[in-house]
Amino acid sequence: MRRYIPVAISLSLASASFVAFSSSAQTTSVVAPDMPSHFKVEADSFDYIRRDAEIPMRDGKHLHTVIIIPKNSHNAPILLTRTPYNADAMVTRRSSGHMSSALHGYDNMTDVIEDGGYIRVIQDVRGKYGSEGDYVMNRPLRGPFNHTDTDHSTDTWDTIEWLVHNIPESNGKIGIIGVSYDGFTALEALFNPHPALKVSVPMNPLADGWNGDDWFHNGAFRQQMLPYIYNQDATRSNTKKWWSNTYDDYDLYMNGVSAGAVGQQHGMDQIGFFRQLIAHPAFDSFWKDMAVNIQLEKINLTVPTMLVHSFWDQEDIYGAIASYRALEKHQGNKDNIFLVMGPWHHGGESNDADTLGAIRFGSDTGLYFRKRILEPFLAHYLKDDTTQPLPSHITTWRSGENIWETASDIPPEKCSPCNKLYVSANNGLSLSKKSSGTAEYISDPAHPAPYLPRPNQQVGHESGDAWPNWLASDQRSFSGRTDVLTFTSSVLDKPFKISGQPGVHLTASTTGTDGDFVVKLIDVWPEEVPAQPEMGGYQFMVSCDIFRGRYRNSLEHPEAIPSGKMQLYAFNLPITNHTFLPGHKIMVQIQSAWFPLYDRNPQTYVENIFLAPATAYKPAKITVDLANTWIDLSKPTASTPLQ
Ligand code: PG9
Repeated sequence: MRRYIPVAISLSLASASFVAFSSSAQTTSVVAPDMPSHFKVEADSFDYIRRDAEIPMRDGKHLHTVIIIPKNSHNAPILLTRTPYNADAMVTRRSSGHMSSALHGYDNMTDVIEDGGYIRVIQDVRGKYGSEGDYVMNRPLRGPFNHTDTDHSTDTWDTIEWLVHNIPESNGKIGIIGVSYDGFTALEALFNPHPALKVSVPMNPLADGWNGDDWFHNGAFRQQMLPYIYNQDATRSNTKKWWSNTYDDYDLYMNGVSAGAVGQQHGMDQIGFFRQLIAHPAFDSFWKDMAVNIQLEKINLTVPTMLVHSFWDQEDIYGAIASYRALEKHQGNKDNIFLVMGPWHHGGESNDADTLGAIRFGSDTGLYFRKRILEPFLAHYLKDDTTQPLPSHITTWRSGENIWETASDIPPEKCSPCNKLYVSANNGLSLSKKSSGTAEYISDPAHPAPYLPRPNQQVGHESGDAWPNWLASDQRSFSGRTDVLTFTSSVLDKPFKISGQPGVHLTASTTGTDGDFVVKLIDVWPEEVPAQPEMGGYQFMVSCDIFRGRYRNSLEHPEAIPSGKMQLYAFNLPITNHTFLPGHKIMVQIQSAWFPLYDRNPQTYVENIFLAPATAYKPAKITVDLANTWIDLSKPTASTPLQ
């Protein structure tokens, strides 16, 4: 409320209204502003000091950086995060004089990071929020698609150079850590790293946006990422927000026809990254150059790196494993690579994680990761603290049995020899023998199978539990659909263990000239589960993915599918480490849509599916050749259960 200071007024009540009216022209009011030109926070009682820095980069641009230093610290290591998600907001989510409360909510790893005495540094990447320069989504490293002198690796180098000279409380050792996009920037720090960078912890990083992370999976476009692109790319500080006139995203994307059209209806042609998507639907040099894992194959890893992978990562299920495989190719890198695989959704490891949707683990797997794996790793390299042993190079959760294991490596991308899981006649599934015959369904783009029961919420962090947990959601309602083929084994009488990436070998024909194939490997729980009745008959996806048929012969050069001719669709599913327990069954489901997360395939070959006209969307009959369809499963590697 404003306060007026009257200069000279003495009025009788009777004349008040007249005088008040006429005095406005004659008296002068001074309006004192409430706000000081600079407000100083009384932070004497705080247990930390906040400094904001505009750190200069080699091209003269400044990156906004928030530095939170535990009070009275000296010789403290620094943990850096580089983010497009607003550094200021991350440290003010919860206003508090206690560092661990103030930072809680950003990464929720306060039990390790803030309580561990680290200096916390969070920086806005170039072009976002407080940082100068231009923003480019997943900015490529300098090269054919980035002709400037800067990229995330140089920005990290310049930041670290500044930090080591300007934070007297530090011991000069820096680690970089972050989830998802912030995991991508942690990966980019590995190229020509600054000598003070002692560790990197990319958690659920995006590495390859075309093959299996945020933008596409095997060429099928994840159109529910359009709002993310809109919000991040339309304005520097996300002030323009995506809008939708429907409650159910299923309706939004059906009404819009194609993903490209939905974007255009939202004015997204103005956004550079959207234009790049439309121009590069296939895995061409644009995506290859941007794929961090492909670039990582070239480096000699000098920085100890802990990659963190979530088995049920609904956003970036590809990046950590692809990066591990790329780094591992250099024998000399092995000592520096650590991989942790846990039973989490995207970023679940930084929270309480004793459940994933309906699935219970019997212990807090997030806490285990943070305290038993991450904490000793950081302490070893950043504090020279060797009181706790370094974690094993590979630590993995084994779902089903719900135990932690260590291993010396992960199974190769292609198994040899393999266990084979054959689909068979009468909806059966066999571990020993091939069947003959065919199975059919009609895939109708006018009624695409949803990935979650409708209504489908917009995806993102505000959309409740459905999105983060969807890969662990019950598949029962889909096994009843006529456009989903379901193959089920008999009840297992002994445990069946699998590890590695299941290799799909699907032979099918379509009456169309293009089509998508979704394959899901499912653990079917016993019909009754007394300890948790709602799990009776639950169909739990262990590994699953989608493949766009036009890329069956080449990911870069799509080809129409010859109508009515059997074709091989060979692709890998995401890595798993699972035991199907006695009393459970194994199930495989095959379908042709996961809508609206993935854009619809019109099933008529068109040059660019982003712009497919409504007339191209036609029903097709899909026929699966049972004799030539199976899933290759790696034999489990030798692993040691952890106590
Ligand atoms: N999955 C999000 C993302 C990462 C990288 C690029 C675009 C989006 C994220 O959670 O940051």
